[in-house]
Amino acid sequence: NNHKSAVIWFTGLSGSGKSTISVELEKELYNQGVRTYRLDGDNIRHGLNKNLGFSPEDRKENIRRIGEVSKLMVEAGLFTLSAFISPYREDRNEVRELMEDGEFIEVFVDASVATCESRDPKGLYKKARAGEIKGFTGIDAPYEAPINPEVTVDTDQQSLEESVETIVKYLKAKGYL
Ligand code: GGZ
Repeated sequence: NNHKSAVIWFTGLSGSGKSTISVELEKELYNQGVRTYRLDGDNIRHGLNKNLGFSPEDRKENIRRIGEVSKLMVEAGLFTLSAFISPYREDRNEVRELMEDGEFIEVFVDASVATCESRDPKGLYKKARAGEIKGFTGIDAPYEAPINPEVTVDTDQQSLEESVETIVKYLKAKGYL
């Protein structure tokens, strides 16, 4: 396999499906012999970024550090899958600018607040509605959707398999796979 490495940058609301899709996509890439590394809240917010919360400033710093780590991973030749809300367009664009051309693939995981709230796997929307969590994305903190993402998957409409397939097709069409 002589694929070029890149970061697949998933952005979307809590509960939109970023992590789930990145896990499934990673399996698909593994089957194709692609070496990957997945970054998400579990391995970043509990370690490297455990001193950061959810204020606008902390989210900005969260994304900046993850961007730098993603760059290192890509330099190491890994296909990197980063799954964070990354609510601010400017912060995502700064990561894009860190990377070489073609190394940043923004995947907008689009789902309405209503859909994410109905899924509410961790009960966080319920807490946010009750005022127990302040500044929750989509409730009382902003989410800025990408304007020109490389890929959009609509998880209101598409199944998990369809979303993964949409991304794989993009990667093949652009010669990454
Ligand atoms: C949004 C929050 C918040 C607030 C805790 N707003 O469903 P989850 O639990 O696993 O995904 C959310 C995760 C978001 O962390 P990120 O590092 O992706 O956010 S950002 O890119 O904005 O820095 C959610 C949980 O952390 N969580 N408080 N106030 N999500």
